Amino acid sequence: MIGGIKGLSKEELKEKIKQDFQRKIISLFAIDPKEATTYQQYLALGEVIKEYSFERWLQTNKYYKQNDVKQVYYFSIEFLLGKLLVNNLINLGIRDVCREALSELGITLEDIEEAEREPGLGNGGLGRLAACFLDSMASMGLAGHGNGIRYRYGLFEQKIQNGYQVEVPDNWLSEEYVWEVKRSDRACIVKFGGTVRFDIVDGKLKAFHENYEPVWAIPYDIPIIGYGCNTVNTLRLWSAEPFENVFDFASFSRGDYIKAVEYRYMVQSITQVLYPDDTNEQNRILRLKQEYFFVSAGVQSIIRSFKKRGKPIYELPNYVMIQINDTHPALVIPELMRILIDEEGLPWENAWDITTKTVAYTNHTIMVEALEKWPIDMVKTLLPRIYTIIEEINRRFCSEMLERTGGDWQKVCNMAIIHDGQINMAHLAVIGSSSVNGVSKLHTEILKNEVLKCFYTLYPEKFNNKTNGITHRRWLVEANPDLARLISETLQTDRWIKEPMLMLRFKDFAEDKLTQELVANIKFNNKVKLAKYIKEKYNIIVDPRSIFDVQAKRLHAYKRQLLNALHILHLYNMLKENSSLDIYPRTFIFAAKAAPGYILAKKIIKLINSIAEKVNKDPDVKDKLKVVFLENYCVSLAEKIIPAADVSEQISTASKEASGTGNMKFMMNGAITIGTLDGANVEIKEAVGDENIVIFGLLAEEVLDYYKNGGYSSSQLYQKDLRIRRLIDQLIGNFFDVPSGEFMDIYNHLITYNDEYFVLKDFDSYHEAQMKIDKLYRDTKRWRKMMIINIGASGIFSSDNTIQKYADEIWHIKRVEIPD
Ligand code: 26W
Repeated sequence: MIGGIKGLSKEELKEKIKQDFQRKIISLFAIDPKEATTYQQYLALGEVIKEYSFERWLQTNKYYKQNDVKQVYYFSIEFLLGKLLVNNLINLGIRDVCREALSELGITLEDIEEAEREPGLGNGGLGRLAACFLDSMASMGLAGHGNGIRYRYGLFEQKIQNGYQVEVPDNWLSEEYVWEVKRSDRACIVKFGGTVRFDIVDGKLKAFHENYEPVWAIPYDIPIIGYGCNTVNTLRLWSAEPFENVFDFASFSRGDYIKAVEYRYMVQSITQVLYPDDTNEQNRILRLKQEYFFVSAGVQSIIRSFKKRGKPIYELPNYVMIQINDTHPALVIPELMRILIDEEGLPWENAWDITTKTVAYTNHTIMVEALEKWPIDMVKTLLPRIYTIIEEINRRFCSEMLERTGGDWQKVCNMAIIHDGQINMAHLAVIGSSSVNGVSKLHTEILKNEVLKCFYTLYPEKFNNKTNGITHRRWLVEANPDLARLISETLQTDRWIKEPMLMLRFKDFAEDKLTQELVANIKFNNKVKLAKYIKEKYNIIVDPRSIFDVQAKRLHAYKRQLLNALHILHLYNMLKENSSLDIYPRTFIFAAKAAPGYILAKKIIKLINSIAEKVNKDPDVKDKLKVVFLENYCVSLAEKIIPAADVSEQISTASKEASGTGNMKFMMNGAITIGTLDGANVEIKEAVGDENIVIFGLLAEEVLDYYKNGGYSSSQLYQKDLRIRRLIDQLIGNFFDVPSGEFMDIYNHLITYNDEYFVLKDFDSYHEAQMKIDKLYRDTKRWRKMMIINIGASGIFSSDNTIQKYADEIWHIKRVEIPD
């Protein structure tokens, strides 16, 4: 193995990197280093860098063990890491030396970095948040680790063909993944199906789970390297593997060849694919298997390492905390109960006390269709022992509630875990944990006052807010190095990389002419780079002097890409009517994946591309409007787009976006937000001040009021507002060169079904806001000042701050310094 890099001088390190790198190429591929392809160079460099982190990794684990440090485990069904080579080089503090070393070999580091393939093990915000949290925990010296699934196929790759989204499987493991370490010795067995038998043993009722199908859970560990410290935490991703010797387990498969093959297939399917949907995948048994699989393996491995410490089991909550990222891992509650009762022999009450103290729950959505519910029969068949435990939790909860409410059955039914043939996972999560948090102030208020109101009345002490954050190390230091350098030079220190609140001092330079110019130059250069990318990939020429107006996020009706698209069409209509209309040139950039089965979302993609086609080839608007749809939005593409944005579109229907995190990434890179008072936009407005953000649209309370009391009619708007009527007519007429009826679903959504997300209702207000952007942008000084204030204030939204609050208020853990 390659030795450590501790205590080497810069020159020594450079020589070592050169040597290790060349030797690695020989040992991996048996070729002359000069003949290696860029991808081979990446694999070799990755291996070398990974091994450099091992020293700190071992040291960290040793320190945690010896000092009985309380461990936090972040359970998430998604981790959207992005590329790791750059990130690891930066966090190890060796990127510059490495660049020099390679350049002496005639190799450009950036080319190697570009060659990495990113693991797309997440859909969007929820998975990326988990990755930002891992970076913050490690960089802050907190003992926090990830627990998730090693999907064989990540989120699909999106191609646009003739304007339509086409999905291609993401075979990211076709080449090996450099950053993981397989740990077969730490495998666990997860049990599915079978039956439960109860018996009296030593005077106590005991459960026996029999005739189950066992599945191996094999952990693959990824080191999570902290910035500017010695901490290296662990992300553990589980892969399902069959028992090699089928005679090892239940007799059903003995000698039955077909069954044995079916069994292997069943096992492999568990971690085969990430569900490409971020609303509820209704009643999919495979999804439930995935959820229990990574939860059971994770809890088993936590208990195993806790027991090695030799502490009594009731001390668990003092040394372990499990944070569940939405309800997908909510089965930790019955699983921990099962282990404590069946394996550790604890009585119910003690097991319950330990479990509720150990688990904390984060809610990420109030969208009803995304709130998980599982049919009783499915859970009973797949997880018979877990089902009996959930049933008992529910029985005890309901009888307590009946007593408290003086027999109010209706209320008890509304709050029950099991109701109407289904298991309500959010209720299970709230009842079984010590903390329930939302992800922005507004979202938490909506949880307390609407969605989980009954629970808030019952357990007010459990509810708290933790506004999301993003890691400024990836989204600024890595994605926008020139801006990062400018901040360091301006503040005369780079301490802000460890202490992001120092970024706020950058605001003091908002009026400084030189800083304004430098910020503007950096933005312009980033736009030139993106323009080059767009030219190379799509052969579309965009002018970097135009306003880059960007909406990049998952495609969802509530996120209202449709509002943006219709408004572009409106601008086009205005320009066609009056070619000398004075609008500042704009380039509208979209990037968005739609869930493969989400028909409306896919039609909106087609619509955006149809508008793009119309606009881009019309010489009448050539100098004023451009529309570009960038395919395959992912972390690496975000890192290219966001630093080049002037305007950040955060235009969800108020009350629907729990927080948003893209909004924070854009502001951190100096884009000005046009947005509704939704999610964390509300707090961004507080942070930058009313004059440094452009707000429009209905308020959350108005939206909620319409939902409750009615009073909105989109067809009335269609009748009254000529602009809107024209747009809608263009949708269903022959304005676009598409098959007839192509956009009927969009028409129905907007008119027949009364525009659930108030696109038409907010249209006018959005247009006003866009005109305000136009005016502000022309005022160069003013705009640059706004940019600087946004960049400085974004320090508030570093995930370091968010994680500090989780650590203080939920986990009760302190930072530790890992010695050299
Ligand atoms: C069943 C599949 C599934 C997967 C993910 C259902 C629901 C989800 C999430 C709850 C959806 C999600 O990603 N929510 C987003 O979480 C972000 C991080 O907190 C927030 O910033 C976004 O506003 C929220 O939509």
